[in-house]
Amino acid sequence: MRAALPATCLLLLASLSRLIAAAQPSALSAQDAWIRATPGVDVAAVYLTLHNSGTQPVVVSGVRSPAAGVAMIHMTAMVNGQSTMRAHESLRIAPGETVRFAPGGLHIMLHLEHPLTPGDEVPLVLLLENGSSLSVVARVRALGDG
Ligand SMILES: [Cu+2]
Repeated sequence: MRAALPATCLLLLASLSRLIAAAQPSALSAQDAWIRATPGVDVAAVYLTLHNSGTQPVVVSGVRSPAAGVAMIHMTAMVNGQSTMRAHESLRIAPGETVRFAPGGLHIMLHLEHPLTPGDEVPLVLLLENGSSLSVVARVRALGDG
């Protein structure tokens, strides 16, 4: 699992500029974006709720943030009684579907460029497979604050 992550990151980074160049409006919306940041740890998890109000599926193919050198969609799962994370290649959201990123499941993993402080607002861009993108601002919560 660990060995597979860097290759995924490179692919993701290589496709960013192409995807952003063709930005179009989208039926995807985001709500309740927040970040759980742990003091002294250089990764942080973003949680949010995505909703596809359109008539076509929407595929989230990547994430970027100026606060993070690398941002990627992860899935937490229990394997042999241990909590593990793996990269979630792309996320397909059906028409009318709501997808919740929440502790213990889907999250966006940020490899932070600098430490985050509770109350900080961190911009994120979700890159969609159809060439459009969705901008989201996530607020940093204090540990134990949810
Ligand atoms: Cu993760």
